[in-house]
Amino acid sequence: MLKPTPTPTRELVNLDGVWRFGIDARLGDQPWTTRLDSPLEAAVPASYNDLFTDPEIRDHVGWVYYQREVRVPRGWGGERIYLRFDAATHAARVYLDDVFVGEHIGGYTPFDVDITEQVEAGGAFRLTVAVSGDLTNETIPPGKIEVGMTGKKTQTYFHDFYNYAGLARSVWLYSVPATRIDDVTVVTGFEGSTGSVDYRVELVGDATVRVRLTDASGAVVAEGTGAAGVLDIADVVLWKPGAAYLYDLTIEALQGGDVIDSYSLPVGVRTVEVRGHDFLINGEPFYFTGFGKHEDTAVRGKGHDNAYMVHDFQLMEWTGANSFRTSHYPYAEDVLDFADRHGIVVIDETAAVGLNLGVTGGLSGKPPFPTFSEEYAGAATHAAHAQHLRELIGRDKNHPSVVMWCIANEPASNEDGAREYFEPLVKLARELDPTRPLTYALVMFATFQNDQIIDLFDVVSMNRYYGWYINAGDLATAELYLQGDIAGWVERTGKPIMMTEYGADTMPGLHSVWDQVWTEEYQTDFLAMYHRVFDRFPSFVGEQIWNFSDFATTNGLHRVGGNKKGIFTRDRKPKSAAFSLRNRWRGLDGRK
Ligand code: BDP
Repeated sequence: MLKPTPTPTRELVNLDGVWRFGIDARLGDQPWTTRLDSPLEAAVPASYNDLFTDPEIRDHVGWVYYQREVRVPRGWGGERIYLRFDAATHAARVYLDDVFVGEHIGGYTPFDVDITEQVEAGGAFRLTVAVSGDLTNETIPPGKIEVGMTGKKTQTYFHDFYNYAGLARSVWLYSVPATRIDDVTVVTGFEGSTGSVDYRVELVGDATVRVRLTDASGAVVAEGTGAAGVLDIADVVLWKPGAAYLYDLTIEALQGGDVIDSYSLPVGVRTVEVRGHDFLINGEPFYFTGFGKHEDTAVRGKGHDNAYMVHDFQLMEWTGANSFRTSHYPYAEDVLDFADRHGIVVIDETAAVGLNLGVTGGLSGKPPFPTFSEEYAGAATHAAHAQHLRELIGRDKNHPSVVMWCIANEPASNEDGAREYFEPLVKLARELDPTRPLTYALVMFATFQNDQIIDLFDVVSMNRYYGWYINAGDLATAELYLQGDIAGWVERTGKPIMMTEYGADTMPGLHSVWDQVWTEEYQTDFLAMYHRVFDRFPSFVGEQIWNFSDFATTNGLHRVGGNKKGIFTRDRKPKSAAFSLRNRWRGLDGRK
């Protein structure tokens, strides 16, 4: 699915702004596709939850409605006309005036609705979008809705971030020609100083294809014809971590010599490969430094915000981070575009978080009933997970910054049923993208002795909390556990190993001369201990701290105003650990 972009043959109207808003419980009997009878308005893009002061809206279970008027540009006669939602979390039903025109399930991937037959160039319509944030045993991520003693529905889930919902990314109206470029896939490589761009174009309708590759100065470096082929680039400039370089691939669809559609795609030439215990980018060992992140800010929740995006990348660069993981869901496409342009490496994660009932058993990791069962992650969850993978890889396959797919966070890979659940998904992911390595983030109680699926994957990604959930305040014992744990994985797998989560909740301003949990010094010492251990293992390929910044969670006794494991506060102020991290990652302590 191509990201809508204005080109000589395509136009784009942004529908962000302030929309009428209502929740189902408030709308009474009115057929809600008519003009919403609600005093509320909501910002798009933004999660709706924190916009209002009303607790009934914040924790609403069920449908909410967004509505606005839309005018179709008068020059669009004869074009195909689409609505594009960059995301609707977690499900959406779309109505034009009173007519249902499309729906989508899955909260972090885009979808298009073809409205050509319902609208006219120059005409206007009422657009109503019903959005549901509900999570069940049929969704990714999974969750459970229960009716409590008060008769009120409540949503529970087994992941540690607030279940923000709504239209958190942009909405667009766009036009494309009837005969058009439908999709493009590029795979890049190089041999000596010659780069290659292997391209495949899919069309709707009949046309011939012409392609042209230009460098950053706009000079044409290669040209070709045909819907598939390989373009060679002499003296190629590679896309490298920390040194992005992008070519532009322009694809044209022609009929009788006329250009009837045109689309441009930025292309970074680079390779990714796992060889032995190394993770190679452009044939050179790469060591990940950085963070697990969240899309999370005050008031807008998971709403995409360009100012925060720019600032977050600045702060990552300031710490010396070269990478991040899109924990625990695909991020807005603008974030990947930005990473492409700035040479930041991305581990692209699905929304499959919480496939683990062991977390309810505390540190014992004992699930109340099997995770991989019909009551929880059964056939419907599996189908949703597969569909989500198709949509994620379809959206992100051409981003040079994306070097690995993480197909789940902390699944119960130690439980029976895990292999049956994951084997087909790994097969699917490899069919969809044979070029990128696969991983999943390992939960603490999936050990090198009991994990059942690691052989299916390329990289061992560990989430570990020795010194926090285990041996809190005792870093000496924690160090021994961590050392033994990594050594066990090295021995069992021989694969590249990285830490995708390690961190300690930290209250800014809390200090101590002793190893006191929650203090700024403890966070610094905790990280230093982990780094000491990592440096002892040659097969270690990376460290991504949990978390870049503090973030919102559900109400809970062990969360004081959210998860405080950020190196930065929620408003992006550094805690002490940020400075020692900067020393390590920028090589200021003598380590490369
Ligand atoms: C890990 C989860 C992450 C949590 C973190 C924590 O992957 O989402 O926020 O623990 O407890 O298990 O801070």
